[in-house]
Amino acid sequence: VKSSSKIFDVRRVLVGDRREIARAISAIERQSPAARPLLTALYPHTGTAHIVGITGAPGTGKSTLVNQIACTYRQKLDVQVGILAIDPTSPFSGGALLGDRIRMCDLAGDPGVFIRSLATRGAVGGLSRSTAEAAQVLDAAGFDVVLIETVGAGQDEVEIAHTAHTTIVVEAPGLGDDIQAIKAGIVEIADIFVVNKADRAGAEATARALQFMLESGDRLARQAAIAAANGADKNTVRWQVPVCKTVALDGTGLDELVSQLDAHRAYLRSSGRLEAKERARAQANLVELLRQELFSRFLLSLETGELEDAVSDIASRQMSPYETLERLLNTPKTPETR
Ligand SMILES: Nc1nc2c(ncn2[C@@H]2O[C@H](COP(=O)(O)OP(=O)(O)OP(=O)(O)O)[C@@H](O)[C@H]2O)c(=O)[nH]1
Ligand SMILES: [Mg+2]
Repeated sequence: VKSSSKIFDVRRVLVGDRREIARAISAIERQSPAARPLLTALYPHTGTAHIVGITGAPGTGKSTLVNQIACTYRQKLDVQVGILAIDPTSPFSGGALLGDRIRMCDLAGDPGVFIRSLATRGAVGGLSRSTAEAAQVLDAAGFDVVLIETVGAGQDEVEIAHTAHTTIVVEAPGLGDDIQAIKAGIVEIADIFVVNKADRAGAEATARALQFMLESGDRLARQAAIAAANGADKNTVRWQVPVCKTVALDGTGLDELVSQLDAHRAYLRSSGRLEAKERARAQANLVELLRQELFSRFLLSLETGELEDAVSDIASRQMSPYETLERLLNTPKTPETR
């Protein structure tokens, strides 16, 4: 009885059945093996959604902005929008924030919008995998745009840049020294900068500081190196990272931001960068799956206590870590032994 509840109805996901989508994403969040056959069945139906990452320091207005982007798409272009809020701490606060505090338009009652928060539970590498897989579900379910909000606190924002086609980095004035608040790594991942809270003093200065950074030779050189490493032709047209000013509270600047999003997507297609990104992502994903799968298969192949014994040998200095490694790898294993 219990196992039957794990079987997913592929057809229902494909037609956008919200309950089935929610169940699927829950299984993905738990990294349950039950999600694998579903993801396999959905995979041929993916590849049409525009995946957009929104990152930035806490409190810069990412959630408010995500809601406004969704409203703008819903009101003016009638596209279906999926929203994933990645919450490093709690599985609920992201969703609560999106649902309760912010009401620009009726996203909650809109069948063309799906909102979900994902808890990361501190798992390294878990974020990118669960997020990418949840985005795949929404993609297959017919959502044209998938917005992924992550708090810019460490590795997550770089991971999100690998999952997303377009990465929006949100800044706000008054977060300390303008330029110091802009972390080095984040400049490289931005396809679009947003200076939100443009109603506040200092927004213009923040925008100018960003513009200055974007125009500095240092960044352009690094960008060119990254592009070259990704196999981009020297003559490939470069994307000019725009700096958009917004007031997410009232929607000011949102039309411009959304048209920049669409422009970036068109650029990715016409320049061939989309294909390159998809390939890079497929490679990173496959390597990560192999790493996890080989490791867990190896652990399963060990005798009970074998790992603990090896640890004791190293800790008591009876064997070096490398000798122990060789011993573990070379002991003949049969798949049946646990
Ligand atoms: N003045 C002003 N306040 C804003 C604007 N956008 C958002 N805020 C406010 O800024 C606060 C933080 O907004 P959120 O959207 O929760 O910011 P966030 O980046 O998602 O925050 P975390 O998810 O906690 O990192 C809220 O009180 C918003 O109402 C804006 O354009 N102007
Ligand atoms: Mg938020």
